[in-house]
Amino acid sequence: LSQKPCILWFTGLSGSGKSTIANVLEVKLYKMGIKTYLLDGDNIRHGLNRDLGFSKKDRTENIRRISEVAKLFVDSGSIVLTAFISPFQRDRELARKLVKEDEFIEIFIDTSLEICEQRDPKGLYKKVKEGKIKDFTGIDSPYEVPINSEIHLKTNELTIEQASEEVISYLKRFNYL
Ligand code: GGZ
Repeated sequence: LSQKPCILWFTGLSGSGKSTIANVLEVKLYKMGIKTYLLDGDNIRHGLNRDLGFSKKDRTENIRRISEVAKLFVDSGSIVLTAFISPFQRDRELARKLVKEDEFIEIFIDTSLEICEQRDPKGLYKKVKEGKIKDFTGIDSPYEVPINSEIHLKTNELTIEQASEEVISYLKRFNYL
């Protein structure tokens, strides 16, 4: 069994489904015997990056550190999944440039703000409306829509299962798996 290490860089709004799809995908890869590592808010923003907030400067530093860590896991031979909003095109470009051209696969989880607000899995959009959170992505902090994603998943047309299968197909088609 062979695998080619890479970074699967998920980007999208809060509540878009990045973490959910990344988690389902990681289980599928694990069952195929693939060595993976998932970086998300739970293991990064509560640890390594707990000194960072949500200003533009802090988000940029958040993504910079995450991309450096992802690179280390690629060096160790893993398929790395990262699930962060990563709202700025420039920060995503810098992450991309850290590794070889074919080692960075950007996956745009394209879920409209309306749907994210309706889902509101953590009640954050409600808190934003109540004025309890500011600088929230998509509301009063920008989300720069990806222009060069390798994979574009429109979640209103796809189930979680289909979305994760699309990524598996891509990885097979381009010989990562
Ligand atoms: C955006 C915020 C904010 C603000 C807290 N803006 O749905 P979640 O909860 O689990 O995902 C969001 C997460 C975003 O962290 P990231 O590290 O992915 O962001 S970035 O890439 O922009 O650095 C949300 C929660 O943290 N959260 N405050 N103001 N999301």
